Amino acid sequence: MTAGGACCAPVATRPGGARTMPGLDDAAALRLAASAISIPGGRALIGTDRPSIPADGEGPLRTARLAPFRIGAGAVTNAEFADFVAATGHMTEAERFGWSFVFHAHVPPELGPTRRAQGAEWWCAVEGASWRDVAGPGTEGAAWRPDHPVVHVSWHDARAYAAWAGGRLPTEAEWEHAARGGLGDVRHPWGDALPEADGVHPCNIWQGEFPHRDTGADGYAGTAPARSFDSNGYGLYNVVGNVWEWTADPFRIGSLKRGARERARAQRGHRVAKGGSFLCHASYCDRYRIAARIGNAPESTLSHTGFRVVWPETAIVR
Ligand SMILES: [Cu+2]
Repeated sequence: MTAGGACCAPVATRPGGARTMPGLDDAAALRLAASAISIPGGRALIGTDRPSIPADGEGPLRTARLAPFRIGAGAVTNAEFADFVAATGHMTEAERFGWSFVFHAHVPPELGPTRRAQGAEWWCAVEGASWRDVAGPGTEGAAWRPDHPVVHVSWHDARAYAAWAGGRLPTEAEWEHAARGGLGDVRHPWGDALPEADGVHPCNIWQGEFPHRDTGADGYAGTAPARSFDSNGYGLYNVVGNVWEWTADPFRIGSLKRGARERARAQRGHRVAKGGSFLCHASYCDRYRIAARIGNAPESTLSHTGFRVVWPETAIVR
């Protein structure tokens, strides 16, 4: 068990696997797609010329042309994921491997000592932690909230849900385009203003001294409901902060520098996650920005990583 990706992501390599299963019937999948947000296609911006963490491959600012698409207004919730599991019997990778990473402050003391991620010791490998038992065995009643984003889901789990729902995971370009909400080259979904300027909390991130105490001044010291805080210009909630969101894309860094090449080699096969989480803070991990990104192993699972789904615009018959 090694640590990579700074604050937010210990990298756990374990043998993964994908499986296929029957999807929702067409009418149910259409209803889900119809409830998602319609995003205009055309010229989209990706990345930034003002990277805060250049080593992550945030820059440069570039453009792509995208077809119109639909994207979930929020991350997939526990209630939605429960429907998927009830319909398919899907067993998540955290359940199959028997453990997942839980942020140390959320591990019930009665569980006793746990293994820690090297270099990111605030991540505890908790046996029995899963999307249901969010903080460890027996914590479903105390810690599971139907309207919060599902967590402890691997990239494989996220992809399986998206396929069942008749959609797929967003590309990094689609995610950023939707995250910008029509504002163009901005740092955050609400613009360039820093969170907590004038005591304003536009998203769910860390306040206090990381990793010891999150004061919860923004209202939450863990996850917040998937649809909370103000939405962006397109109507997406919690684009940054709250939980990292898996994308479809392989993690690559567009740089010829030796450090970048070495990192790309070490993270070969990893997938891009976007948006940062409730653990991000300017003093340690300033990744609650649109251009911020990390790569993580597709079988890895953590208590701060979820996903949202996209559907083709053409799925909706008007
Ligand atoms: Cu972070």
